[in-house]
Amino acid sequence: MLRLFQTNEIRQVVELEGDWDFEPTDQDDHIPATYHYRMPVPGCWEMHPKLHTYRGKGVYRRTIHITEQTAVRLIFKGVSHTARVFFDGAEVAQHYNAYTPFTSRLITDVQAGEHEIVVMVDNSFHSDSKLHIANDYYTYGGLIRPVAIEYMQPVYIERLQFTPSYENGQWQASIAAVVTNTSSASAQVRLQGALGETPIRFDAVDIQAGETALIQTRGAFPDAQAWSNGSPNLYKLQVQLFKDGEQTASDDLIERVGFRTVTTANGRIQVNGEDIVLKGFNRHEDHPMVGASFPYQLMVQDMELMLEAGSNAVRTSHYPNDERFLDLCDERGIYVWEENHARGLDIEHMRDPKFQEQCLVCNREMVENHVNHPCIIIWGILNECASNTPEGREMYREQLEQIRGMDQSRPLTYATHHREHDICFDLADIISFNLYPQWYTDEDPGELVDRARGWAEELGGSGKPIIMSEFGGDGFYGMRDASRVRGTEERQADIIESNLAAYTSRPYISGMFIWQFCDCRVVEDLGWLFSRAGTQNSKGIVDKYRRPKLAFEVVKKYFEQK
Ligand code: ADA
Repeated sequence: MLRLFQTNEIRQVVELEGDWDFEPTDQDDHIPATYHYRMPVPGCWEMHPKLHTYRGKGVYRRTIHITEQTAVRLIFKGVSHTARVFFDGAEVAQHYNAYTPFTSRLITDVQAGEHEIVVMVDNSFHSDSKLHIANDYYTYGGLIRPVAIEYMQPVYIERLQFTPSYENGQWQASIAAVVTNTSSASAQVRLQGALGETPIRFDAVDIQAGETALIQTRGAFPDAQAWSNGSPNLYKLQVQLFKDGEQTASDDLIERVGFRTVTTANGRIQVNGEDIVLKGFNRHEDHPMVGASFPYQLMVQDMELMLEAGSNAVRTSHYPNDERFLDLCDERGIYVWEENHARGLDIEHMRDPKFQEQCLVCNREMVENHVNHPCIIIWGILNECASNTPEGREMYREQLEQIRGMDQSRPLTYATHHREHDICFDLADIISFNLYPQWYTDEDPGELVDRARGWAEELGGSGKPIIMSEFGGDGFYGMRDASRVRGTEERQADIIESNLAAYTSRPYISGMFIWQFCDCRVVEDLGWLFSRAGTQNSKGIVDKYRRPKLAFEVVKKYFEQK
């Protein structure tokens, strides 16, 4: 399942799920002669009994049958973490980063018959990989999110961007379509759209051979019902493409959208003009039975547990999430802070030009692919990176400007642990603190957050909303003891209680995200992670199998409070 709704009615899209051939290899540019494994796609190779801890290169292969001459394109929703894609031996795509989707180039003149798709995958940590490094979460290997083949026309709709606004007492939207003409002649393109039952008109345009055009329109939707946490109203936005005066559409694209505004004013965050308080979890896409490759059922299970705990928000720490999970958040009315992929990187690491380059690509792919989800109300970047140095500040500035250039309809933030040494508060719309009072320090959560507010006020963040983006402590599932020592479920519950009591009683706090929803696997070979008993981050409110710990009921008590 690629998405929770059908994305095309005209263009044919076929998911390539099921077993692919697989072979681990230690060579670059190597297409194996024989494959010894069958590997489910989507899936992580760590789920195979012989590959539990395999880190390195692996080659996937499968054949497909094409019934008549056509053009095709391959879609990969996530390959962890580096991919080179070959169609009948010709390279058609390269991609770095597990957590953003990509497509191959258009492959034309594909004849009827059998064709071979090969994907070389690498999840090793090497000097060119600046975002995937040994870290406090696990970088799995493989085709971890769905793969599909699209049967394409030479002129096609690349993507849609829907931006709602509320003006003069009614809902409006600007709708942009990116259309590509890969043919060798100029094409006259007419788009026809509909939002639910309401038609949407675009001007006809000529697109030169080999060019891409941005076709934009604006419309009023007086009958639209707003999307919000309480009423997550969604609309089907369909755009069809008619070429050179033809009466039959040759291509289409469907998005599912919602009408809502997100603003920040008076030190608070508003959705549709009303102040909100985000109560939720940081969530890693990680599960012992599937690694990072979630089937829909397990996404729903996580969602139900988060709702059961009374939450209304989730932070996709520390990377863009599977689109089906975002679809689910759209449907359930869960507010999402989606963030780019970068966790805890210091200035020495960031200084390598590849770092900024890889972040900029990740930001672009995240926004282009996820911009239509009404659930996403905040974009985040660079968790706990060098926002305390002038050199780091330049990279924060460039990345935030890049995202603002693509989407002005959402506030931006980053989570910092630099306290009064942070020098980037002026760059963001929301100030977000990762502080771990009662766990990494003995500080009182209430006193600390009052001090944090002072840092924001004095250091460029005056009048901006404040979110406590991470707090929590270890709780080993089943370790219960009347002494309430560190690591017991009791102590974890105490820590969560004192933090939530402080944040829910301070009206200037606009959000709180517990670290973390579930325990997650971490990379083994890091000196500083020796404190991660069981090679996992155990600060989950549920354990890795989603069994609630004592803290679950504490969370529920505070999150359900009005
Ligand atoms: C950090 C970080 C998280 C996690 C957490 C912890 O603040 O952002 O990814 O590592 O601390 O458990 O210490």
